[in-house]
Amino acid sequence: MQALIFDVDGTLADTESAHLQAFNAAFAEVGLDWCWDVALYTRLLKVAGGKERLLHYWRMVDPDEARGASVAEAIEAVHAVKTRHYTERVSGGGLPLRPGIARLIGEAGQAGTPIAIATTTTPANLDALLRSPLGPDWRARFAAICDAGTTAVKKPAPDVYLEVLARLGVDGADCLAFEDSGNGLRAAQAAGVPTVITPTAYTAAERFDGALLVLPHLGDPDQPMPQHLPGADHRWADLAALRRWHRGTRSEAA
Ligand code: XBP
Ligand code: MG
Repeated sequence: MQALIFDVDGTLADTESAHLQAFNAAFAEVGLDWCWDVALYTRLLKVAGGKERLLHYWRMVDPDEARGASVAEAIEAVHAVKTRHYTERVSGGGLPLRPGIARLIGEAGQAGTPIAIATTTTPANLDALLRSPLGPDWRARFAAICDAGTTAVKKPAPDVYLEVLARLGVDGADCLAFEDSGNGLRAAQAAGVPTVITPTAYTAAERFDGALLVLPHLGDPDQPMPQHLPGADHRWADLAALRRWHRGTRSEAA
């Protein structure tokens, strides 16, 4: 196993409630009479990318207006307001990392195992979310960071994973991806990357066919998973366990 590749939203942190609140705050600020509830947002999350999600919803509620010439400009403006609200919400440690994430990033650093980010989220969101829990030099801890500014086509297309693999100079089969959603799983699979899924409440009902493992979270000694893990004598996913599970994918492929 040559590298770990992390999704951001829902995987590094359970961020989608903050995104939902930011979307609704932006609608109110710009005077749109839209207000998304959790049930609707859970459905809209099937569309990766906040701007793509806005256009999808606009086409749902007003197909004629959504064909207008100024829609792209309007979406850029609304999404910029949304990003400001989101970054204000999560910066300064406003949102904790999920269990096991900080520990695994530390273990990988000590073991010299490269880690990377493959996300469809807006670049500004990364620093707001990660600066506090991972420190001001958080970017230096990742061998590659690919986001909505890196590739135009979003998940479930493999583009962002393929760009990460190219920058790392490794094959997908030699890496392990961490995702929370069906879109993310399909993107990683299409790039040939075995994937561990840690769903959130927003994605728990999605299908994860072909995932290497589906876990409630990655666990920590002080926040173990409810269940024992295959072949592990403790209830959190550490680098040794990940290597064992990854070797299993290589023997299956052989
Ligand atoms: C999840 C997404 C993002 C976020 C909103 O990204 O699809 O669009 O929902 O962020 P990830 P933006 O690949 O990290 O799971 O509004 O910046 O797109
Ligand atoms: Mg995600």
